[in-house]
Amino acid sequence: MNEYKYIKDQDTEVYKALIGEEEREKRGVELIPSENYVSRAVREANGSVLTNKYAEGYPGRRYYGGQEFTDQIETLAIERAKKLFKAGYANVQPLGGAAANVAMYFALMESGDTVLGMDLSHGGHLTHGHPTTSINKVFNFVRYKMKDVDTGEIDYEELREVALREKPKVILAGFSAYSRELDYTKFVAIAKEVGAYTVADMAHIAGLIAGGAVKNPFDYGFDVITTTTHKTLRGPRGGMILVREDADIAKRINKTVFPGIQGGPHMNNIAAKAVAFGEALQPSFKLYAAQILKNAKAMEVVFKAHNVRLLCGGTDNHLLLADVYGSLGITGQEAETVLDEVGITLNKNMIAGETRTALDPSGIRFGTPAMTTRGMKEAEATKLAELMIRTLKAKDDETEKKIIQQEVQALCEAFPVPDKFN
Ligand code: DSN
Repeated sequence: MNEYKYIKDQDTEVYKALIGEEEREKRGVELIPSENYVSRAVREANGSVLTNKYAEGYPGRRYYGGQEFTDQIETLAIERAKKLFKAGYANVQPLGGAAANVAMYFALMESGDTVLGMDLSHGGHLTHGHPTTSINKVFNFVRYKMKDVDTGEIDYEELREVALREKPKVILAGFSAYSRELDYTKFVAIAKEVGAYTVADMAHIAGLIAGGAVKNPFDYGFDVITTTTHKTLRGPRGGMILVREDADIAKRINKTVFPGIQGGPHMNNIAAKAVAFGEALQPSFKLYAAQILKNAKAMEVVFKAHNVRLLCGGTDNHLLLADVYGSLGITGQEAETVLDEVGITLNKNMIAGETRTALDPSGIRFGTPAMTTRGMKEAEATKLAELMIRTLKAKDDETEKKIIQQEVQALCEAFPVPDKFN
């Protein structure tokens, strides 16, 4: 069956671009650590008739009629999310990770209040209060950093000192470019001392938490978790907010998501979240999460063997950050481009202590969620890392790049993108 039958008949331009993207995703190896391949079931739900429906409000309390099926679907998504993350409450309506963070800030704080979060250059995220973001006009953001960029150890003493001085209302753990586990117990202890809420933005590692491969911040007493539902969690593009046990916080979160900052929830997207959460509750998802870590470790071994400096000294999760400029004399942008040429997609990334620019930094960031979805294991991760190093050393060698491209191609043919996982 041609899944784009009607688009093909009706809109050639969009059809061609869609087919182009589908082919691109199949024929290259995806190493952007925030991307993944969702199941066909998730895509069916996302492309379903639910895109037609308005459903402002929450199950049982909506502002429009005709909600018998939307209520069933949102309730399924909520209950599955709660089970996956051991949460007391879940709001599955945020349209993305940024929307989830904005809602969380407004639910937990008054304007002018302070958030203590990880510095962007040390792995934090734009939505943790970067000066270019709008929330920076509403709340006051202060930072903590790593103590040692070559081990990834967070400077918990500095974190405590800043917390005692600045009296944040929210202490935020979480990152988009950091490869170590956090010491959640220390965050909770410092937050208790200053009377702050603890929030973990686990967008990158949600699937790893759900699959039991890394620690769950709720087990250490965190109040709130915000996340995306794509990335390692392998659901549709979207967001979610989880509350460990406080009913009052949950109520404030719900009111802030709707009507606070959003209108009608995207029910097609919520159905796709429910399907993805159902997949993540299967025993096989635990194996998937564990394999993501094993594959990342296998890549770490190769990069270290070639003396390429890894930020944080390696990885405990799904991603790695390599200082390719310092180690191989190739910039992050050059690395991204040349790897793209051989069929390996990743992203350039600033590194802690960056001496270059955001658009052409020293580092690259890559990870294993998507290649692991294709069924690749340590042997393929090792092979890919070796191909990456060869490519980075062969920037201007067209013959070598051609050979590497063929090897990448062979890997992609041996490990097709699957339609289903369980
Ligand atoms: N863009 C996502 C990432 O790549 O980490 C975070 O928003």
